[in-house]
Amino acid sequence: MALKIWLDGRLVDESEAKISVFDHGLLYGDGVFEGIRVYNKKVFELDAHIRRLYDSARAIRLQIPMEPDQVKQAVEQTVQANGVVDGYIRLVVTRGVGTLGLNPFNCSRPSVFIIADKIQLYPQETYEKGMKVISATTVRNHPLALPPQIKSLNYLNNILAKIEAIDSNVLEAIMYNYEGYVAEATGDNIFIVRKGVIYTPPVEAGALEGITRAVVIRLAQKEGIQVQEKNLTRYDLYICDECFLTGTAAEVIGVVEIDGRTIGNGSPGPITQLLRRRFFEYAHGQ
Ligand code: PXG
Repeated sequence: MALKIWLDGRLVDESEAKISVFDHGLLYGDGVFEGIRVYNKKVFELDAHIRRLYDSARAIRLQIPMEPDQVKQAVEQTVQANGVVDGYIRLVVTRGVGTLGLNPFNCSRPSVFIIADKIQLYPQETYEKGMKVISATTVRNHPLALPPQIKSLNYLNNILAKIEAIDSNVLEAIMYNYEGYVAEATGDNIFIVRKGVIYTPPVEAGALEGITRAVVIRLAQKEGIQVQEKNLTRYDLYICDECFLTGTAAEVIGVVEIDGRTIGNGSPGPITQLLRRRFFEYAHGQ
């Protein structure tokens, strides 16, 4: 069935949902976006996603031509119009149509569109058995170049690392910052467990402030597990007891091999499994 796409104020058929070739979102990757889950018809952590969208927009001096509440309503409306029960929303704000030059202030009006669809998950067996990852040679964007907290339409930094993963026959790559500390994966935040304590890089290490990350930290603390934000090195990853990634697409997924080193006993560890279960329960409102 053809999707209904929310585009600049109205729902249109998928075939009519078109953006100009002069849109700076396309010409320069000038824009921001959010990827959001729907569980049981309920939009997951919508307020947090809307807040991050507006923060990203503010950071690149993009004025979203709607109030946050209007964007929320549009998201809900798109979910309902497509009868989404469990799915995935892509909410995008582009700089809009402009001239062939970088100047964003020549663009007339930002475009807002919302897609509500199914999501392509990692193969189910990856969740049961855990995934293998590699360290990318591509360094995460320098915070003074393009702050990694901005969820912008320019994902080339992450895509270059993703290509390294695919070339190495694994699904994900770990990215390090310009100082050599662990930042995140290409579309997920990273956590390790060592002697019963959970560690994750601080956002300043060059990570997106993940919404799944925040939920998982809260769930872990509720279980009485200590969580520390700390700079991590490649060595810390190699010797950890458990490793897992979090993200809207991935949810919580165990990592069982990094650069050919087996993590733990080669299966997702007990804390990873517990948090994966707790996340599922939380997301499904249990
Ligand atoms: N880091 C980066 C660079 C991301 O893009 C995350 C961390 C996790 O953040 P959230 O808020 O989702 O927990 C992301 C999010 C996709 C896709 O299509 C990617 C993300 C989200 C949804 C879909 O690959 N990345």
